[in-house]
Amino acid sequence: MIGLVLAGVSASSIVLGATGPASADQWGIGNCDPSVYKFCFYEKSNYSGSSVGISWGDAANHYYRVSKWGFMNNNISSVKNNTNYSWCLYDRGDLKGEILKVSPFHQLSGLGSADNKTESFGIC
Ligand SMILES: [Ca+2]
Repeated sequence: MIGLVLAGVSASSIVLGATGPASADQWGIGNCDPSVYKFCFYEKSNYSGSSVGISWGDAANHYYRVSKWGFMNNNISSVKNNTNYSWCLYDRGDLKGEILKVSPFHQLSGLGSADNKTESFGIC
C-alpha cells in the first residue's frame, strides 16, 4: 500500500516539498521561534498583526522585496532579528534608501520614523 502511494509522487515534487521556495518564508509566525526563523517582521507594533518569518532554510537569498508579501509593503511596524549579523530596512524596493539598521539579535517593537516605510530589506 505504501509503495503504491509513493509511486504516484514524482521525484521533483519530493525535492520541492523539502527545500523549495514554499518553505522559505511563512505567514503567521507568532513569536518568531529562533530555531525556525532568522528574521521576522510584523504589520503592527509590538510584534502584532499579520506576520512573516524568513526561515533558516532560505540561505540562498539575503535580499527581499516586501511587495512579495502584498499589503505588507510599506506596512512593517516591528521586526525581530535572530541572526548574529545586521539587517537593514530600505524605503525603496531595490535596497536603496536605508532607513533603519537592525543589530544582531535585536528586536524592535516599533520602528519610529521608519514605521510603515519598508519596501525592501536584507543583510547589511
Ligand atoms: Ca504597519
